[in-house]
Amino acid sequence: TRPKPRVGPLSFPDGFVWGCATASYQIEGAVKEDGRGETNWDVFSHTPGCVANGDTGDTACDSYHRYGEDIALLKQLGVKAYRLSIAWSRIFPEGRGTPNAKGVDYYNRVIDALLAAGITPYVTTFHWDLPQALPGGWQSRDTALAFADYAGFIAGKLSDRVTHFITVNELRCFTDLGHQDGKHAPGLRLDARSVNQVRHHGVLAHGLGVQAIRAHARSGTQIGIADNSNFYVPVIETPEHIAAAKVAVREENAMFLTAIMEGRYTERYLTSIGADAPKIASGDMAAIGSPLDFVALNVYAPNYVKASASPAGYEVLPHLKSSPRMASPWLYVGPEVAYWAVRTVSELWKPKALYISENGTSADDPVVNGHVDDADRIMYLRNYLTEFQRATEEGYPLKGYFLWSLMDNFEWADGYTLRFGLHHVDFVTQKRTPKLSAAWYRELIRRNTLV
Ligand code: GBH
Repeated sequence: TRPKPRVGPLSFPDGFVWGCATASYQIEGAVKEDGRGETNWDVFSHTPGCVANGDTGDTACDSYHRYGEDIALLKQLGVKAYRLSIAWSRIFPEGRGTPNAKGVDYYNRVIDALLAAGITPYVTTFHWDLPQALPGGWQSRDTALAFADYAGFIAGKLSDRVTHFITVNELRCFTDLGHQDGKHAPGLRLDARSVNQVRHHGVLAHGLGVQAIRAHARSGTQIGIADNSNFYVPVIETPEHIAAAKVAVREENAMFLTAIMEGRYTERYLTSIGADAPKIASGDMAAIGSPLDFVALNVYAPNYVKASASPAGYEVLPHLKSSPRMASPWLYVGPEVAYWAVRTVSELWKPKALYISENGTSADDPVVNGHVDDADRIMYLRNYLTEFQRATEEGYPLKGYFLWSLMDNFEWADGYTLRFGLHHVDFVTQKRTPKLSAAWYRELIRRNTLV
């Protein structure tokens, strides 16, 4: 089937959920307040040499105290939804054991304020800030069990008001980047077998988390995952390359999203890791494959793929020096990945609903006369959203889009050197200033049509 020619305005479906996203450690600050326990990112960011400039999340955007101001910004934008994450260590300072009422109170206040502003909260239960007290961290199977207990507990507390829960954010980042590449907390470079075990605990935590949230939440609660799978664009839109892109999505994410959607590891993955396979307890794969109400995708950089005569059937093309990028070295620009991420995931696994849980870009964002005129961010967003619109027009079940991010924040190993916000944050005064892209996004939401 040939794509329809694009004529007329690029409108989104009625009721499309426009939102913004953030994460606890990147915005909250107040790391020692109201009984919050220490996390792996507190330790990592305070270890010299781990984060650019020695930056930490100690203060970040101070959203722990300024959430009211942040919600006012969301209201100004006209968003219908806000994706936030809960800091596990505010709820269970030791990761497990006795819950901390003050931590629960904080999120109750945030959620009540969002609802009062007419904004639907989408709650992520884990966006990388892991309680440091859990022995062995993600190397330990017990961490997956502790996560499920915590997720079930918080669902029980919030699901009278929260209708959408996301278990974990980006499996590949908190497993591989932290335990294989040493670039994120806890900064380890483990052997292949240990990394595969960490990956298994990651998907297991997700699966047990789904079951625990389901058991403690009101019926009808929607549960999903936010994953940054590697997504593939067929280099030419012909049947052979499209087929290659689908195989690539399935095999390159075999240890993460594919395991979750299919409840098993692919033969090719198991063969490729051989003796380095993780220990898998009976019942694990069924838990990992627990049915989801939606799948959410974080979509940024593209990968281009072509069909090949190799045993895999596809070949991933390398990024080149001439490939366009935004301010982050990894953020190659390829708007078509937006369409192909939605299409390949839809065709492979037929999820009931899809969301884009993150999309956005870093940019230089110079402040000139008190303004940030970020035409490059608007260019990036317009082009990616044109491709998401195509996916909705062709009938793929894309229900909403969360822009990363509401405001500049702690960009992990890059500290405060890279800005992703629709709002500029002065990290000395904490003043938030809308960039030009905020006005652009507000107009898009108002018209439900790309302008
Ligand atoms: C998301 O990750 C995160 O969910 C969010 O918290 C973050 O702020 C946002 O994107 C912007 O980065 O160091 O060269 O190995 C996006 C996917 C994958 C991007 C890992 C950074 C590290 C590249 N991330 N990648 S490198």
